[in-house]
Amino acid sequence: MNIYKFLNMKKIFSLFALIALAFSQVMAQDAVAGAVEEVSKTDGLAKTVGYYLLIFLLICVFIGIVGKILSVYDLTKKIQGKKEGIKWDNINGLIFAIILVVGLYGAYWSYTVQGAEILPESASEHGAKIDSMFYLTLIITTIVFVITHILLFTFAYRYKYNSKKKAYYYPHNNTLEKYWTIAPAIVLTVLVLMGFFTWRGITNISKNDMANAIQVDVTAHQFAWDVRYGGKDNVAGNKNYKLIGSLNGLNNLGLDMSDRKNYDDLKVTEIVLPVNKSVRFTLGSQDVLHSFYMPHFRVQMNCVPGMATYFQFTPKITTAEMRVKTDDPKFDYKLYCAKICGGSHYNMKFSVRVVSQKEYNSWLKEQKPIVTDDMKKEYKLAMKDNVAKSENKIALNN
Ligand SMILES: [Cu+2]
Repeated sequence: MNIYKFLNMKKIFSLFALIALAFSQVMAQDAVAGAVEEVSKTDGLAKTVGYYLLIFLLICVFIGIVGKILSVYDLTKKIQGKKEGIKWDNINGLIFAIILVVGLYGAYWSYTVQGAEILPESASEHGAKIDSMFYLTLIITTIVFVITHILLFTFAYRYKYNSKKKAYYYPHNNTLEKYWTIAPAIVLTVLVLMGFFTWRGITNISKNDMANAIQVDVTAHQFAWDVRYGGKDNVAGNKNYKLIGSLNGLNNLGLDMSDRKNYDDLKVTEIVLPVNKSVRFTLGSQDVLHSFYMPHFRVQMNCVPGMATYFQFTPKITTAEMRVKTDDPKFDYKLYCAKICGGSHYNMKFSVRVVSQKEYNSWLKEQKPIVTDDMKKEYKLAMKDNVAKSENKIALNN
């Protein structure tokens, strides 16, 4: 039996040697890469994924070896005829106590260090409501998290196995069951109702307010956003998925050229919005699910193939003001895709700028129509072709 255990240790040592070899390889490679790129870093190994993986494996092997050494020690004690070797129950109990303290400190660290990196003040009117819901949920779950974990680990430590103590048989308590069923049910009901009314408050918009908002039509596809503004009539013209790629490949959005409302629509390469003016985004997708996500405005909505979704909101802080607030002269609002939609999902970014009404007006004047002259030519040709075809049909029928 003991011999087998030693054999296992041999295996572990050879694994350890293997990992050490791989580790030195990574270090050597990094040294070469560093020399080629002439990196002036002198603090040694660049921290790659491989580096952390190897460190993790080394720690695992180290723990394994310590465990083996302890079990050998344990066995020799038993061979010598001593009844009790290592008191594992006490060690386990102690580990529980240590994990409680270290874990709670980790939670505190995460709240203070990572918590400080949270998004800045919301830049939209409805954003404050979303934030208050977020903070309320965070406060409640933090309180529950701390209390339950203190109880869990303290009990594991306090009531570890002891040969002198007999466990008390305590299978059921109706009063306790009532408390821990009813209390969370009330809290969750409040949170869910609050979410429901907040969401209704954000999305229930009168027809009048809908029509008065600036209309922006967004089409998502792998892996970019196509954005057009409604133009003079403030209405984005019709699209039809059957027309995607028509007009000799020029019609990549599938614009319905027979709809006159399309002709004044503007194609833009960045979203520019006037501050304190309501904007209504109509969202769609040409392929898979995407998600229209503008974190600073607390805006997120899925883009679904085959149906239109909407999000209307009012930005209230200009880009320039936000640069002062965040003390970051390079700060920019961004539109992201928040649905992992394929290989280049991370590339789906789009610039967003909030400006004064005056700046917005002058920017809008410079934007080009989405229907280009080439598209108009192709459309005329196609129409002529259609007329000729239908005339032929009539001639054949007669
Ligand atoms: Cu996407």
